[in-house]
Amino acid sequence: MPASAPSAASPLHPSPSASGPPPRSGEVFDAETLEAARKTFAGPIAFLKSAPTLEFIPDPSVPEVAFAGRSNVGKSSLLNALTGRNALARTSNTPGRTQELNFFDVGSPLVMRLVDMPGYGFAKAPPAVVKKWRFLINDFLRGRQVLKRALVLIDARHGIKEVDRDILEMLDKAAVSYRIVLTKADKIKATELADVTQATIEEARKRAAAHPQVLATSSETGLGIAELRAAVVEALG
Ligand SMILES: Nc1nc2c(ncn2[C@@H]2O[C@H](COP(=O)(O)OP(=O)(O)O)[C@@H](O)[C@H]2O)c(=O)[nH]1
Ligand SMILES: [Mg+2]
Repeated sequence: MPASAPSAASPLHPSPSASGPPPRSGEVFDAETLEAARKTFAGPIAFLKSAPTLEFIPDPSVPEVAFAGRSNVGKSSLLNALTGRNALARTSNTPGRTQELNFFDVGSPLVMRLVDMPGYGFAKAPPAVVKKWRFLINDFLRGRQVLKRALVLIDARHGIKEVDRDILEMLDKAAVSYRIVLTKADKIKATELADVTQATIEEARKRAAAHPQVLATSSETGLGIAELRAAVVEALG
């Protein structure tokens, strides 16, 4: 924690986990599944390419799992935590700049590709950028046979917002199976996390292509990261 952060020990500002139950990631996976997933991500992982349009996407030779979320939701941080690489996906404080699909090869021999989808909901994005995003994402989702699942990242402090429903609807319509993953779980109290997880599960259950379980994660504390790896491997089928 940076020195400038509010003191976690202050009695006026107790740290979120200082009292009450510990935060929970949600779904429980068995030890064998978690270990297999850990191994999958312990091997080589490398950036393959960036695709500004569909012409540049790689041949659909291996299963893919895509990551989507509004700008600043913590997508780059989560990809780094998931893969145990500090700078695999560039974490950035200038959201909305990356308007490309980024592909990462996992394993040697190759077992899957992770697809980092461009962030959405950047307040200052010009309409032309938003339009380009919608076309790119829609075309990708509708045409990608090897895409096994999308993970839609939602800030645990806010839950699902209107800005997120656009992508959820695109996924439902394209019949791409997806799972909702809460990010930055360390920023709220365990009881608040339990509430937002429950509310998110309730919305997920009403959606056609959504997985009924929601995972709560923190790139900061590592909460839910092992489970997220298991959820990615599970999606490969
Ligand atoms: N406390 C906390 N901060 C996080 C977490 N994940 C990301 N952040 C911060 O949120 C900001 C945006 O993160 P980034 O990964 O670049 O988001 P992206 O725009 O979705 O790729 C950065 O300042 C990160 O340090 C987390 O799990 N906990
Ligand atoms: Mg990013």
